[in-house]
Amino acid sequence: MSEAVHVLNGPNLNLLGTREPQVYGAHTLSDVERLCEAACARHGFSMVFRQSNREGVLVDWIHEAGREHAAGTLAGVVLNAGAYTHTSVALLDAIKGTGVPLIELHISNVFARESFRHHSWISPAARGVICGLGVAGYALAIEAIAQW
Ligand code: CA2
Repeated sequence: MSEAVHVLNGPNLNLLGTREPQVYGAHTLSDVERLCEAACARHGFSMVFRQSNREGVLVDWIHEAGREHAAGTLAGVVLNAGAYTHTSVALLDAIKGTGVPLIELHISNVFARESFRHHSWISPAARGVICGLGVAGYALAIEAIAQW
């Protein structure tokens, strides 16, 4: 059976492509899902692609990914935690607590934006961080997981 990649998206990312195209581009979350599906297919990964506006749901999904990783059926997680990146100790604890290998992903260059976006609670627990490369960053994150 092939290994899985879980692509998890946090709050407001369901709005992609509807507003702020100068920041996030014109792609919708469905476009991102297709792009990720193609990247996973190139590497023989199955994919789970999800979005939630709720912090606890994201915590539950990281726990689920952690169990699958422990069982040897998951290669890694790509997480765009949205604004929870900058607020959520719970997500940090979930990533650390499960030990799941995870890439933190941001579409925009958070360091070129407001100073409150410069701090990430989850970076210390991430294997790597990609930001500012637009939605192409998702495919690059999946490429990186394939190299682990
Ligand atoms: O650049 C990213 O991917 C972010 O994770 C996106 C978050 C933001 O809070 C982070 O600082 C950086 C926001 C996602 C909201 O996306 C929208 C898209 C279109 C219209 C409104 C919001």
